Amino acid sequence: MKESIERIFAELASLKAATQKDVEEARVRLLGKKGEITALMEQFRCIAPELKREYGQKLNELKKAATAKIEELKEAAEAAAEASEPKEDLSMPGDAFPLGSRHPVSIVRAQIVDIFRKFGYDVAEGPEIEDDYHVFEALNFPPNHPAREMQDTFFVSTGHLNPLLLRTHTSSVQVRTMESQSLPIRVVCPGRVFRNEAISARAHCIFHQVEGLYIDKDVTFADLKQAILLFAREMFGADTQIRMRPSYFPFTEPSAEVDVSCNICKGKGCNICKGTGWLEIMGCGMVDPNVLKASGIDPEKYSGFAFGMGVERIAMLKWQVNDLRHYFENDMRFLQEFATATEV
Ligand code: 2U9
Repeated sequence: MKESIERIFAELASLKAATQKDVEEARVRLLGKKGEITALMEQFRCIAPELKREYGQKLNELKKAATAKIEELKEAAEAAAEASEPKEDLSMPGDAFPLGSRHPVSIVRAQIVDIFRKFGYDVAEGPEIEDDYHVFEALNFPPNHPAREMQDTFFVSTGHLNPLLLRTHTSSVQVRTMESQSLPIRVVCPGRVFRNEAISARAHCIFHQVEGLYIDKDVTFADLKQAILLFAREMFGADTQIRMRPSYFPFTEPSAEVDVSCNICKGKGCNICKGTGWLEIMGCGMVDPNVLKASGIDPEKYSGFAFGMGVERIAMLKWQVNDLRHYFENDMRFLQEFATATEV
């Protein structure tokens, strides 16, 4: 046993292992279950009691030395393996972040607002949760108007004089502008609106509007018509024609619906304009004197016009999208079609 211990000590002093595999082989050969040192430990059990102390000490030293040597060789082999691994090429370009793109409704809303900004309009926004006064009362809605019913409007609180509700149009923002700003007023109000409607290809319970209001001395229907014509030509092309059809809204009198000439068939009639040559884009009218009065403006001194349009509708006409629901489903295949749309 003595010779074996000394031989292994000598072997340890000169033990070399270049790779991690060599180190593992040396470990198994010396310290593994059937290793040389393990075998000496087994033999130790059978030696004479008077030799146990001397050999026990020597064997323990041998095992400690072997374990330390293996550990030292292992670290050296790991460092060598790491050093020989191919280095990262720091000049390689990084991973590209997948960039999102603007939603078609955002693109069209920005375009509408930018056109009116160019005409000198300010931009105003207001709360989506509104009160009955700013959505209906101040806008000349009679008490029994259907829009004030639960079937048409989402109510947040009821049971009192001025219930809270989700605004059904952004006209409430114009009312707040009239209350807080001095005249003249020239403002466009983009925003999200809510109506209690069944969802279909042509209607949704949430959509976006841009409404406008201009109040000053001597504002006439001719001014309204010119503003709408200039807007339509900026939006749909310089050769666009408009026509107005009489309509009714509680907040304007007289009121009109506005059509633009179909830019697909140039007015000849196609399936987009259903053979009429015209596409409806918005409603408008002269602000009803009751609406001016409700916000403290004297209708004898001032007059104004207002208009309102659905952003999704304008976007549908621009891009010939035939189902409103595409705008709300966030299907990447649909959205990616607009990824490069810088111009509508
Ligand atoms: C004030 C006074 C008058 C805003 C107007 C319309 C006509 C209109 C619809 C178009 C399609 C809503 O999105 S839509 O369903 N809007 O037809 N809106 S005049 O009139 C106002 C607003 C505020 C103080």
